[in-house]
Amino acid sequence: MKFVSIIIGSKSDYEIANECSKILSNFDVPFELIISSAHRSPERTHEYVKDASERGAQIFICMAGMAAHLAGAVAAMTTKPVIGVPMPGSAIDGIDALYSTVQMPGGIPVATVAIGKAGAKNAAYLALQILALNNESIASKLADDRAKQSEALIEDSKKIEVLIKEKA
Ligand code: RP5
Repeated sequence: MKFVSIIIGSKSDYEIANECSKILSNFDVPFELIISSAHRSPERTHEYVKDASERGAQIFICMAGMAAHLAGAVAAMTTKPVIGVPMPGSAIDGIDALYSTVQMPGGIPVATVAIGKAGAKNAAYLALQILALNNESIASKLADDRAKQSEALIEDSKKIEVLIKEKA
């Protein structure tokens, strides 16, 4: 079965990771989520990526904080797309994780999204956009979602907007 794999570095990443899994659930895209660390459980990470790839993982979403090597370590083990989400919460609020995740050497890419909650959401959307290249149903749901976002913004604006309607 084809699915998206989400790997988080620690249980402390779970709340933010949930922002990603909620979106995949809403789009009815199967996913797995496990805790595994590049530093604390390197063998487990290696074995999981190999096994998940064989079982049908299409995209890996890796979320880790501090000196975050999870996404890079996973990218080193697979040619499937890897999306990295730098997690906040460190003494420098995720800047360390951002740099650790985004600065990959040429040839081993990690598609790095924003730090924290927005990144977790965008990791899900980016995964959906990749899957949508070969899946009309996901593509159509993404188009609907975009339209809903625009409608919601207009409704929000109507509640607070101030416009000068006077003609010049
Ligand atoms: C990283 O270190 C984890 O991904 C987490 O974001 C950060 C802190 O981990 P804990 O000390 O909270 O387990 O490996």
